[in-house]
Amino acid sequence: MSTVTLYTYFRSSCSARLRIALHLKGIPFTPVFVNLLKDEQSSPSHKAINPSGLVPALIIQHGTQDPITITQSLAALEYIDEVFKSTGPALLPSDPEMRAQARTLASIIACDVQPVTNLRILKRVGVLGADRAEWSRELIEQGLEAYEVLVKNSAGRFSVGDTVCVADICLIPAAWGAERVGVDLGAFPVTEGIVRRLEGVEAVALGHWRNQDDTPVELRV
Ligand SMILES: N[C@@H](CCC(=O)N[C@@H](CS)C(=O)NCC(=O)O)C(=O)O
Repeated sequence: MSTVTLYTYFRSSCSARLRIALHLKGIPFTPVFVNLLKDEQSSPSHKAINPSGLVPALIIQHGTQDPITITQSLAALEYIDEVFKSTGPALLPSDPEMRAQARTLASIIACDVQPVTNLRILKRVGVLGADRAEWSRELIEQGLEAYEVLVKNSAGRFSVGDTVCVADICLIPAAWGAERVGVDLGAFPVTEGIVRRLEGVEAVALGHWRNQDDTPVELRV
């Protein structure tokens, strides 16, 4: 018996990755809400859990063992996949080449795009006089251009074949953020097709930013 706690914020794409993965695997979890607009992520109590001062943080306790805390979403995704192997679908393909492809696509989003469009970076570029939406739009478009080229080598219904994998789990919250800043996903037709199919997956709907208990009422579905 495992107890799972997720430190999350409804708009956070990195938190959404873990919400979606946990729903895909059918693992129940207790959310703890961290309001990024109130800067709760920088509080000493949150930094005691995640020293990076960011969300998500995943805490898992197996039985009576000491709980483990994972403060990077990609590491947490792989941990969930490895530890809950027999629960729900695998989040990584079994073939090593396809596994590398899934990690490559996930990294385009999680390592190349999200860090430079994150809230604390946007605050800084705003202070320097840049237009935050334009900054995000250009960087997201560059990432999606690369995603579109590479995903053609592996796409089926989803990014790597017909099973939702870590690449899709990173892509879909990024696509929500992209549309918010005016990126036209139609410029990336293979990726857009994958996004639309992902929107039909129940775990994705459950992890959607509009469906969370910390989503302000006026933004809910
Ligand atoms: N590499 C980290 C990134 C975490 C991250 O940047 N989280 C964002 C939300 S998606 C955050 O907490 N931003 C708050 C801030 O910038 O102050 C991960 O993948 O977990």
